[in-house]
Amino acid sequence: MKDLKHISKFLSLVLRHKPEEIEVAMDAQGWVNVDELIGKCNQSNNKLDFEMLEEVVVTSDKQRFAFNDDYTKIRANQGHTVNVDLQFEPTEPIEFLYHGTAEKFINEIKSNGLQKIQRLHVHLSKDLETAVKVGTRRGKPVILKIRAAEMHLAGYSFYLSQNGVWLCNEVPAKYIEF
Ligand code: HQG
Repeated sequence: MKDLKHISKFLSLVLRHKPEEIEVAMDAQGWVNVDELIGKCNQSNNKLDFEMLEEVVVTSDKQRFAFNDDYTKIRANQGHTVNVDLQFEPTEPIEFLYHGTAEKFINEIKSNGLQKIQRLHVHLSKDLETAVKVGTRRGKPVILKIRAAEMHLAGYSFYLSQNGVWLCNEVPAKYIEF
């Protein structure tokens, strides 16, 4: 594979969305065997060795991937559409969290709140800057402020991924400041 960004995108595809792309086995917690991953990538003409894989994991701007303790397995820290259980512990959120979206979705979000769409969770960030980046991916960005502590008090669960992304199952519109 050409460069680290290209490898990172391919790993996101395989480890979050389509392990079947290279027919690699993924366990119920999202882990994939490192040797198998490297072998199957090479078989499918996506050149990869352990050093390249390690570099992607270490240098990933968002720390998207993690090895297990002995570096025999790897998984994505969040963002899956495949049905895995990363065994997140419910975590009390800070007062406000942010979600970056696009202007074209705002009316629907006003009616239905934030939904998971294809992913396993709604993704939120603790800082505005991250939300702006996320929203910019989909068009003219709009930043939504979520009253997370209030939601939590009302009984909604929040989770914090290993790479600092806040996750929840939905955000009803009444907790969103538009
Ligand atoms: C929107 C990236 C209409 C939602 C990012 C979003 C993130 C609704 C889109 C991570 C809606 C789903 C996730 C509703 C939500 N009606 N639209 N009721 N509820 N939406 O990609 O949060 O770089 O699944 O606002 O940085 O954009 O790949 O979610 O615009 O952390 O590592 O539907 O992906 O990380 O889009 O992004 P996504 P997201 P990576």
